Amino acid sequence: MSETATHVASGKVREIYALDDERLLLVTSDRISTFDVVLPTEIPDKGRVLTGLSAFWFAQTQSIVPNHLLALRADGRSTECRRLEMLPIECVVRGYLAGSGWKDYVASGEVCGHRLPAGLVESDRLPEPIFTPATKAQTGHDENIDRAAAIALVGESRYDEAERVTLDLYRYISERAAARGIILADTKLEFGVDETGKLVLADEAFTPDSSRFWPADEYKPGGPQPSFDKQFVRDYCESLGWGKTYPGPELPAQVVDGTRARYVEAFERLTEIPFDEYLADPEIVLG
Ligand code: PZK
Repeated sequence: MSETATHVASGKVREIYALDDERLLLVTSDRISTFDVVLPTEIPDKGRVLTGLSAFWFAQTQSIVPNHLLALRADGRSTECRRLEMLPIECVVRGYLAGSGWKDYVASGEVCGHRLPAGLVESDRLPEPIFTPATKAQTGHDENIDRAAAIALVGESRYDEAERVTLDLYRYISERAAARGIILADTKLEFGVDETGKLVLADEAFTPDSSRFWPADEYKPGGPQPSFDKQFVRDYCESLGWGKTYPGPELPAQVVDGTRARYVEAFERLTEIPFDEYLADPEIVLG
């Protein structure tokens, strides 16, 4: 890093540093997690794929909502961004029934207060995308909440704005992804508010770490779908009979190489930019 940066927060696979009062540096590592455990083996360039893809979508969606991105660093994994007042909810949108949405539907017929048709099966496409906010758990899992609980946290007008923007973004990106053979089953967005009170898209957006990407040509509702990026890792871990608790297993070279290739393929399919060109000049994704 060229400037003095103070570490302010760690995620499972990312770090945040403060550059000054107005700017943060978000650094995405090559670490990978599966079944909620970070593995000891890294996937080379995974952090660059996620950083580049997120920046690409920030640039493509500027006319829908402003975002926090200021610059991409030459390392391809570091984003300089505006420091915002973050909303205390995760803004999740689901177009398909998977993960906690499927679990909640099986238990109650509802997801975050949205009553869904009877008889849906796991991974079914929903009649229309639904906004399903969640709390931000400091440890453990985010908890799905309904409209009233989310309004208690952010206020009604901000809730309505975040819901509308989240659904608009999902409709736009899921259509672009579908045209490239990738189903965006669901995605989690984080918003902040700037010094003028404007809603701003932050964090990472529309990456395989913040979304479920499914290969469209293998889509078969009625069970869980293969993950576009992590399926080799999951299959390998299942083959070991690992108990899915810390520590996770080392990955063999063929699993690492196959997984890296899937991340790069997702980047290239969605951006239509050769990944080599991104490595040579990351800001190429900003158009
Ligand atoms: C912010 N996080 C999540 C935690 C990570 C990411 N633009 C912003 N302004 C203020 N705060 C944040 C952001 C962004 N993005 C995001 N926490 C704070 C998080 C840990 C590691 F990489």
